[in-house]
Order: sequence, then C-alpha cells, then structure tokens
Amino acid sequence: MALDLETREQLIDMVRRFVAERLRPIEAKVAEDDAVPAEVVEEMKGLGLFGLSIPEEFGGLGLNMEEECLVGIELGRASPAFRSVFGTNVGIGSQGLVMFGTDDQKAKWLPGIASGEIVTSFALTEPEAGSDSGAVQTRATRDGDDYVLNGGKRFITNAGKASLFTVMARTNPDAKGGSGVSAFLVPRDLPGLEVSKPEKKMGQQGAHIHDVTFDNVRVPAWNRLGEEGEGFKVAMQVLDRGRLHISAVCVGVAERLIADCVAYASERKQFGAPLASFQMVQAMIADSKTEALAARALVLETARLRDTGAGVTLEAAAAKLFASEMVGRVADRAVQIFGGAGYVADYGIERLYRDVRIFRIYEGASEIQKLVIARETLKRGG
Ligand code: COS
Repeated sequence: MALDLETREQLIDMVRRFVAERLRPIEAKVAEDDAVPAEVVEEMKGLGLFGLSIPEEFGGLGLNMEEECLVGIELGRASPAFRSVFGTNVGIGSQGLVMFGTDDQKAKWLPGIASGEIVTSFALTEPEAGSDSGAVQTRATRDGDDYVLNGGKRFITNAGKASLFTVMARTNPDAKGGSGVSAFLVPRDLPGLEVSKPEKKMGQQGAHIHDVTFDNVRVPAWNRLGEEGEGFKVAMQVLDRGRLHISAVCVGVAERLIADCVAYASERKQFGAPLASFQMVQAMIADSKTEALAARALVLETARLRDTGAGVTLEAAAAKLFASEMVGRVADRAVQIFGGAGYVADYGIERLYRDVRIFRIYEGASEIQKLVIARETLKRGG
C-alpha cells in the first residue's frame, strides 16, 4: 500500500536531511578509513533504513517500489558506500525471502532484517558464474532432512557482516543452466561456512565484498526458498527489482554531481568570468541535466509500472542500462568541468567518478541488460 503524500514527503525530507547533515560531511573520511562509523549505522537502523522494503507487518516501512526509488535517489546524494550498508537488506539480500518465503520463514527472519539486527547477503556470483549466472557450480546435495552445500561464491556484498545469506546452489547436476539451481536461506553460523577478508576495490570504500565458501555446510531443507529448481528464477526476479533500485541511486548521484558542477562553475573564474558563463561548460551541464531527467523519468515510470503488479524485466534492464551509463558520463563531465580540481582528492569528484564505475557492472553488466532488453523486445514483438 502506498504512503499518503504527506507521509511520503516527510520520509523523503527526513532521508534528505540525514544524507546532507550526517553522511555528506563524513564521506571523505569514510573513504579514507574504508569504514562507515558504527554510530552512523545505528542511526540508519533508528531511521528504519534497513527495513525500507520489508512489509510493515514484519516491522519494516513497507515502501512500494516508487517510494523506494524516491528514497534511493536521495541516498545517491552521498557516497554510494553508505547505501551499501543497508542495501542488501533492502534489496537483493531480503527480497527472495519477501517474494518467495513461507510464512514461517518470513516470521523467523524478516523482523530482524527490518531492524538491521540481521544483515543479509545475496550469494549468486561464482568464479565461473558471473554474467552467466545460470552456470552456478556450488552444489546442494540432499541428505535426509538437510542439504549439504559445497562450493564457493565471489564478490559477495556485505558478507563480512551478514548473518543470513540467500545462496543459489545446484541441486540437480544433470540439469543444464539455471533449471537445476535452488535457493537457500543460509545462516552465517553454520559450521563450514567461511568468509574471506574484503577485496581491495576501485571505489565505494566503506562498502565491502568478500568470497564465501561452503565446506559441507549442512542446511535444513526447511531453509529452501521456493521449490527445488526454482532458485534461478528467484534470483532473476530479485535482480529485476534490484536493478531498479540501483538505477534510482544512479539518478541521485548524477543529480548531486550536477549540483556540485553548478556550484563550482558559478564560483571558479577563468578569463575574468565564471566557468558557468562559457557555453562549452553550459553544454556539458545541459547534457548532464537532460540525461539525468530522462533517467529519473524512466526509473520512476518503471517503478510505478511494477507497483501495478506488471512484470518489468525489460523496463528495469533498460533503466539500469541507461541510468548507470548516464551517471558514468555525468561523472566524467564533472571531472572535466572541475579540471585539475576534479582530478585531485580534496574535491571528492574523482572519488565519485571511481564510485559510479561499478554501477555498469554489478546486478548485471550493461551488456547483460542489452541482452535482456533485446530478448524481451523480440518476445513482445516490439
Ligand atoms: N524473471 C522471471 N524468470 C526469468 C527471468 C526473470 N527476470 N529471467 C529469466 N527467467 C527464467 C526464464 O523464463 C527461463 O525459464 P524457463 O526455463 O522456464 O523457460 C529461465 O529463467 C532461464 O532463463 P534464460 O534462458 O533467459 O537464462 P540464460 O542463462 O540464457 O540468461 C541472463 C540469463 C544472462 C539474463 C542471466 O544469467 C543474468 O541476468 N545474468 C546476469 C546476472 C547478474 O545480474 N549478476 C550480478 C550478480 S548479483 S549482484
């Protein structure tokens, strides 16, 4: 159920103020320390950010997709590493459970996910299953009332803090591609589950990705999410939604970068006049603004469509493709407008330039989005 307009405005205003007053002032330090301070994480919990998308009956805010995207846009105005703290709880780590969990599974975990007491991770990617996510090799072998998991996952966001993983594992080794894959809710404390040290990354310091390995991890069959063999579809539907959320964050980062460019170009003088008075600079601002507006419209229109119950595989892929490529171009122009100041660390522009690069890769690379868009368009006949 949608929020009434006044409550929606209050929520967005609250997030906007939190981002401006609490997150932006510390983003450089977070990047330097590669950590979001614990007290800020506690404030995020207090504001309900871990439970944005969790239904109200389980203690979350129960936002619909349009509302979640509006919040995502606001979150994009600070370093995307902050959003990552609770991003898996809002998106890929929880939504399999929300969409496909049994009532008992939901009752067991969703309240903790909504409060932030439980951090979740989504474990699909493997060394040999990245874009080809149906090629999962991690095995789940049925043994009595349990499944025994063996294998390894790669680049798993928030795995270091997670206490619950949604794991895609192959239950039928004879089935080709995704059809032999099932999804499991795997608590962190099961013996045999190991999480590696975080990877060193190009950007988004403060957000962490890890390898996760399973060595004879015994998972009760009760923890299976959906039917055997349905795991790939669970993952794809979770990603349809996740892609839209990421697109909204891209819009927020772009809008913030445009505002930063306008402020800098209005102040910085060359040839005796502010940069903003030069038409070549104006052209860059115009291109960025136009593209950001187009992405905003696409994201929110797709979110509203999803809220009607319609399938948005095509539209979400288009939003992810366009918004992630768009923010890359906007960040590149921002470096150009800032000039030398865009290349040095103090102004934060080079940091955002690095931060946004991953948007074109994770939750499906641009090439995968094109593949999905083409397939769906051909299927629909136009
Ligand atoms: N919603 C529901 N079902 C879906 C679906 C979706 N969005 N996408 C695919 N499926 C279903 C298909 O309908 C098909 O079902 P049937 O076997 O009943 O016909 C099944 O899943 C297999 O689909 P498909 O044949 O399209 O699988 P492919 O292996 O050819 O390709 C791609 C799937 C490439 C699109 C997929 O692997 C993908 O999205 N890869 C990128 C993964 C990704 O985003 N990784 C990021 C890591 S998570 S941060």
